Amino acid sequence: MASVLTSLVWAASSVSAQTCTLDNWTSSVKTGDTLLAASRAQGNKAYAGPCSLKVTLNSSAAYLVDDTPTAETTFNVRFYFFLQSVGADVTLFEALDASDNSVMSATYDQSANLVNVVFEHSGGTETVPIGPLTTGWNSLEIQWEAKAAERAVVSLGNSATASNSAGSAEIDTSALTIGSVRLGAIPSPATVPSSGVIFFDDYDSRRDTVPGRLCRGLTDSSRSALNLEDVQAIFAEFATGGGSPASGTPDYDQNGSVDLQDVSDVFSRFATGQNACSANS
Ligand SMILES: [Ca+2]
Ligand SMILES: [Ca+2]
Repeated sequence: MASVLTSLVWAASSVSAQTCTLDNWTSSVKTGDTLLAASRAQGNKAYAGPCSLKVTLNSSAAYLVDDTPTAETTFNVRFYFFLQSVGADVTLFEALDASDNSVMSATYDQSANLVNVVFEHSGGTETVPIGPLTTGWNSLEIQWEAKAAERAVVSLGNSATASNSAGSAEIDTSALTIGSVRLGAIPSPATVPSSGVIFFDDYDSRRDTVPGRLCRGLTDSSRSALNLEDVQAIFAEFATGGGSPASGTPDYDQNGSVDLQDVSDVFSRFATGQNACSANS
């Protein structure tokens, strides 16, 4: 079977047309326009490519469903998210079995400024907190396997990593499989907040390999290091007010806007020889 389960970016049909779509997802649960695929030029914050998903919080469920997973016993997932004026806990992600019972979930804890990842196992649930969150784009990655002595690995950005059972027993997930996932504002275990916005981008799930992080500042995925073309592409997006959007991940400092600071940051990485993607993820 293919390694990549689903790479659900909110792709534009072409960069110039900037028609962003959610059509790659199986289905959705929403009220009104609470799930909106749009580009940076159209007002979304987008981390990878011009498009992203905007989830508007209004106390009602608003999430996408991916039914691509089928009785998966290994599952690695990563997505980027940007919390804007979210004043209460919200469940961002959930993986479920074929009967829609939860296998794992990830919930933003507003007061503690972290994410609680909850894993089901034969003896109940185990919560793995990971943080602190930054004020810009965050990326959450979970590596999970169905096995009798499982240590799931959770990471936030490239700086924070945690796992279940650090210092205690591993968990028994051997009876579990994953049949679908949800991404957005999910009504359990947290209730959906009444206000705020969450942007999501570059959801990637795989069976065998681990998605890892995208190369910050890289505007041409055929390269593995930053160069002056990235500086030019990021400047062009800024100078045209978004009319000529950069491809790739131009928001080097991950603060939610593509501007002169990103131009300066990428130039600095290039000029100081720190331009390899391995040093900029
Ligand atoms: Ca995108
Ligand atoms: Ca930026």
